Amino acid sequence: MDVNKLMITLEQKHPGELEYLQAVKEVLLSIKDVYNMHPEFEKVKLIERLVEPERIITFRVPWTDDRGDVHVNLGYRVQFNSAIGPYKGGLRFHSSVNLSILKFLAFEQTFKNALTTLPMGGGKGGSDFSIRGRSSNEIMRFCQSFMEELFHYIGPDEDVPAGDIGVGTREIGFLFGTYKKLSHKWNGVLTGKGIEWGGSEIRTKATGYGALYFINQMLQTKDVDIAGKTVALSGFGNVAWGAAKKASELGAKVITISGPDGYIYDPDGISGEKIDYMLELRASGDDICQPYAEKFNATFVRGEKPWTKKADIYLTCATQNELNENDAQMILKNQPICVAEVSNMGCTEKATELFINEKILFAPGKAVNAGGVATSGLEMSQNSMRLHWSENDVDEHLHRIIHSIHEQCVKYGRTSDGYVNYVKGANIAGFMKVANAMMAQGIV
Ligand code: 2IT
Repeated sequence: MDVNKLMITLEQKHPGELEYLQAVKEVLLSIKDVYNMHPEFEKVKLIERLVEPERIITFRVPWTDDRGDVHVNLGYRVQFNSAIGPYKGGLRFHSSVNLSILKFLAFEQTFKNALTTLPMGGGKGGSDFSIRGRSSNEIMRFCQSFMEELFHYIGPDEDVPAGDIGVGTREIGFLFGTYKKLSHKWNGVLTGKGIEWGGSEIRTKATGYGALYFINQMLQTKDVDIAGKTVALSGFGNVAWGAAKKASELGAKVITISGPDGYIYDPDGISGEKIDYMLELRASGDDICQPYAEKFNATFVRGEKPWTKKADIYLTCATQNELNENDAQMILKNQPICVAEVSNMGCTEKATELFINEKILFAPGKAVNAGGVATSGLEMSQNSMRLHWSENDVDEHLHRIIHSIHEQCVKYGRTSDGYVNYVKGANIAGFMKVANAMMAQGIV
């Protein structure tokens, strides 16, 4: 495999799709040695097939606001890879959404889902619609219009969307209601449903909880106890909330959260009702974190990211490329114990390179945040079985899955000097599973 040549071809085919190209390059660099040991892969152009989505659906989403004005948004579903199961991955509603971002997310999802041990392919979708400042009725009408088109392409054995940025239980409810009305079927076509209507216990917390279980395992490889450690994290949405909740439950002290407006520094620690307040901030739809500072007498730093603060553990919990080379240099000066992406591709290519070159404990989103989609997979199982598992049952599965993901990373990522390159480990483990499935299924 010639990574440079492959990347030049891809850049020509998909000019300007920076996030997608970044995600592909990272995986190619990780897997090239393993790939080259398998001439049978090269013979059937496995990698050329794997880097292209199987299918992309784009559609218009017209809807009417509360004043009667008509808006037209763009809707997408990227069905990336179905080698090991039906397409599975979230829907993102955010003004920044474009095809490059959804292709990167769907590509990442393919490997992440392979790591979960569950039979799920990779997909992602969404819209450039923003819920910011929209009434619940407007959001409902948007979701109805979005699903009127999407419902042709999804199904419990075909493609099972879930939430992502801007899509939570409320939006999944509106989407599910419309799917049900159009299809005349009640089935597990979406995950992240409410507990009373087919949702799984733990799902809302699973991404953050799973991330902390994973980080705990990373720390254990160094005999470090998470209790008493300080955590700087970004974001204040569902993922940041779950991470903060579990971190403080494990005895760590979360000292920052952040939003598009800036970050909050709370040296007393963000725990208890302060964590629940994050849900209120999110529900307000204003997409700012500043009110936290006024309510709890903490510091608000406008326009900055939390990475300047000294902490033991740094977690990206907001969005892609939110931690760059400069941030990484600053963080490294503080000699952190661990840096982990909880958001998908939270670090830029250069930042990731710096952390790995310094041989610090560092892990990529597709391993760290896989607990979210894994619990979606458990929701699919429960829906198919027409059963509802207890919180304990789901948490046990989640623990087992995270343990297995960590083991796979160590198995494929351990280098000759003993350092575990989790990026390489996650990419190779995910790739090998998908590649073997694609080999078995012929050139399709
Ligand atoms: O990035 C992700 O893994 C998600 N947004 C969750 C996807 C899912 O299908 O639960």
